[in-house]
Amino acid sequence: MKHAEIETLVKGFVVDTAKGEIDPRVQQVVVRLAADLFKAIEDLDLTPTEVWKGIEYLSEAGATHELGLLAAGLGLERFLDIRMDEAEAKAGLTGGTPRTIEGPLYVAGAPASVGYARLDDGSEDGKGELLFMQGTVYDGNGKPLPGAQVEVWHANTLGNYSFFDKTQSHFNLRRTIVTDQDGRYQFRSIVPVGYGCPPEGTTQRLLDKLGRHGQRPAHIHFFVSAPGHRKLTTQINIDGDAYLWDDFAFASREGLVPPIEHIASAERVKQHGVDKPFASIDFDFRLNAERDTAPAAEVERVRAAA
Ligand code: MBD
Ligand code: FE
Repeated sequence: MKHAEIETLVKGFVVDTAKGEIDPRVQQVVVRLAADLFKAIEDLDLTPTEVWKGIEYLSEAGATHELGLLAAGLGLERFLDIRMDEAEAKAGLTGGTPRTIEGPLYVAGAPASVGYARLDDGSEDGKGELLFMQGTVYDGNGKPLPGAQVEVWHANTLGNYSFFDKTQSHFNLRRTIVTDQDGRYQFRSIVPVGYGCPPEGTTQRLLDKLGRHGQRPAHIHFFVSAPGHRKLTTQINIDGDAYLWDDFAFASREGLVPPIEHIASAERVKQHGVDKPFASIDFDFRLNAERDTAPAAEVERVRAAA
């Protein structure tokens, strides 16, 4: 069938003005996506068996809660970031800390504190390297932002996230830190290890057929927000990871790989009130002021809450 015929067919199926209230946006999107799908079936000469395989695949991915992971692995989430970067550049918004994807593993409701938090519950003491990370949240003019929210979450030494990994304690490695009067935050934690897609899961099964791995380099997630400013969704990477520039979710970015210092001197260990060597990362966040000519930086998305 010709593409023009497919378009006519799809409009006949989808568009029915006779009854009910129409959401024109939904209608527009469904007409477009159905037509694109039908054209792909035609062009690639997909068999009915192949089409049902696809539907069954998506059903299973949904039933096992892997559609968010699939969106990351297909580069869909990264693509949305690229488009948001373009929109912000067009609106004249530059100079902020680079954004990168949220991923599917945020959980709302983590404990909050001012200035400092310890993220880990101590259960991996002796396994993971101790980590201190600290910095300042600045506005677009380089002025520190007291009272900014730094939400942070990361994996444990096995690459797993609390809540999704039920063996971990409630909110392990998840906190909200409100910056102090100088706009500073600091946390103590353990150096995370990279994430790997569940080997038997729907996402990894597809990646296998594409000859791809499902690994992420070690990283730490952040939401940084302050009144009047655009919410920043980002991550930093742990430098030196073998997958640093080979992330299955395409989230590594220039400017988000701060140096990691490994500190072993007895004096500095004592200074920090700890009893063993530790890693230290300094990283400042720069938020852009809210601007109504740019699309909302706050993304509405169903998120877990505990
Ligand atoms: C993660 O930890 C992550 O950040 C993303 C984007 C996908 C899977 C696991
Ligand atoms: Fe992650």
